[in-house]
Amino acid sequence: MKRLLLINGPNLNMLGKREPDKYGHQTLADVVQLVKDTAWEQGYEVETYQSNHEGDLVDQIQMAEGRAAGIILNPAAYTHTSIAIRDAISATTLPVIEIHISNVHNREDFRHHSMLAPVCAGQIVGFGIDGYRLAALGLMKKIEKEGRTANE
Ligand code: CA2
Repeated sequence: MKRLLLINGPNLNMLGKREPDKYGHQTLADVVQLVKDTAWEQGYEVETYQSNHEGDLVDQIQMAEGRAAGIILNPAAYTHTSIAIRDAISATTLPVIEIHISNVHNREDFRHHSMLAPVCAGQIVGFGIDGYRLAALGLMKKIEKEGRTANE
């Protein structure tokens, strides 16, 4: 079975527990279930990972090749700062979709720029948690179109 890797960055473990005005009431477990359900509909499985640490996110991207056919990544605040994550995305042959729950473009100026978008296959912003479903659908379509096989 083909596999997607879902990676969530810093503070996203707090989803649904704080700041519901910005990020909604749904939890990270809800996000994981949504992506798993979306993937299953198309015959894919999902491996999931969350970390608050930049290097751990780099490690996961580096180790994804052979394990997954593509990556859904919410890099959270590292979106706006991380050359290390950008380099890891650049170096992988896997398609990476950047996703943001909030509309980063109608928030503070520092959130308007993504260090990662230029090296990602696509970007989804501002659709709340539903954005993860859109990201999964777009990623699987791309994987099929490119004839990617993946997996152990
Ligand atoms: O909108 C997004 O998905 C973001 O990636 C979320 C990041 C933010 O730094 C990006 O600019 C946009 C922040 C994630 C923090 O998540 C929390 C969730 C609940 C409570 C507190 C933080």
